[in-house]
Amino acid sequence: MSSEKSFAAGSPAPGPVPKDQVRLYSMRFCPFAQRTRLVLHAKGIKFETINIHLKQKPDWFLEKNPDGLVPTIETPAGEVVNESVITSEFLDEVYPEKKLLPATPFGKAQQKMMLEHFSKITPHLFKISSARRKGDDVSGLEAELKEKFTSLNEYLVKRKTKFFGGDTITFIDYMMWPFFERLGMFEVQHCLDHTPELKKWTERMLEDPTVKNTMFDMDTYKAFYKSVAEGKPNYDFGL
Ligand SMILES: N[C@@H](CCC(=O)N[C@@H](CS)C(=O)NCC(=O)O)C(=O)O
Repeated sequence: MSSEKSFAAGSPAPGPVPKDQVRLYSMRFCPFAQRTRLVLHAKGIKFETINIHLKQKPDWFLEKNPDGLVPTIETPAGEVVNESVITSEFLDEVYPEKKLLPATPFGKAQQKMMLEHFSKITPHLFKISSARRKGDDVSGLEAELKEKFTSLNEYLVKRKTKFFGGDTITFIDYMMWPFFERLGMFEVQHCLDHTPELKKWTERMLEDPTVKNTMFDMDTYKAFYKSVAEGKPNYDFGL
């Protein structure tokens, strides 16, 4: 697709998925969709993106994924897969080049356990930011977040590795990254000040070409998030 502009209700349905590609239904600023984008880029998979206007979803998108969530992927064979972690694992299995998940069952289980633990942290970020917007005292919530970051920090200290799955970036790092990229947007960047290993991990992640390829700058995130807070998400911000 030549334009990154979002498809809204009433827009014509895109044609069939090109034979040699995967199609990603996405939203440019969605952290979950970024997980899938990271995997697509890291593995060098040829793909096209259809961005969806999430407040006015086209019927043809809802027919493909009645949950109406991005990321959703579609293969030329018409297989439709959604949920960020499931799409990412699916792509890692289908495209064997540059495997991101470990080969052993225990290695895979370790990453999934970590991800399960991490999934309890992400709602916290949204909670802090909405409480702050309402003018509530967020110090208690921030203290909880710092504790959660401390447990991630300890994991890195114990493993003595540069990344969560070893000394190179693997699946788990890409699944966690989009939320760290947005700490400034949630105004909780300072919660990393007491977790030096975790902070170093974020610095290493920022050097990764795949991360560089999929990220937006903080001003863009802040402007998009402001539009969300005002109830008028600007999915096409900057286009
Ligand atoms: N659990 C889902 C969450 C995905 C999600 O919440 N995506 C948001 C955009 S960031 C969405 O599609 N929202 C549309 C809606 O809620 O109607 C995943 O991991 O893929």
